[in-house]
Amino acid sequence: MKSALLLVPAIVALSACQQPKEASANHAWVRLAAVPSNPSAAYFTLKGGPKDATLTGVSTTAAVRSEMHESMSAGGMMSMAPLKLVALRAGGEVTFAPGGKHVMLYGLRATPGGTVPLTFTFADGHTLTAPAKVVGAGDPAPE
Ligand SMILES: [Cu+2]
Repeated sequence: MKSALLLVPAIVALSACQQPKEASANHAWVRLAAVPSNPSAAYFTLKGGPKDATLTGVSTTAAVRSEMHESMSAGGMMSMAPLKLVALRAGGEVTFAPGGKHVMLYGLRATPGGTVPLTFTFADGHTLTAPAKVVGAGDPAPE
């Protein structure tokens, strides 16, 4: 297990030299629900690769189910609607953040200070996985 972990920096260094750059997920984090039976929310920034792409879902093995949502306020009321697809332009950026786009994680098993793997699935079948830092319900977003 230890040797497998040591390989990771080498792989990252190699891929950084490749052109064009693949899409990537950065600054991924999860805020746990105040009530454990409620869904938690995941946030991140996606950077586009060399081609336009369409995000079709974000999931984690640590949750039973996940859904992409967009929060909106109308007349002072906050509500949210499911998102089926999110466009990620070549070289562009899409941010999921509190008050906007987010991923609801149902039945999440995680503890503050830990991480959960988030897997991003694109319409062309491409996937990428990034670790998300887990924070408690009242905690600020991680750096
Ligand atoms: Cu939601």
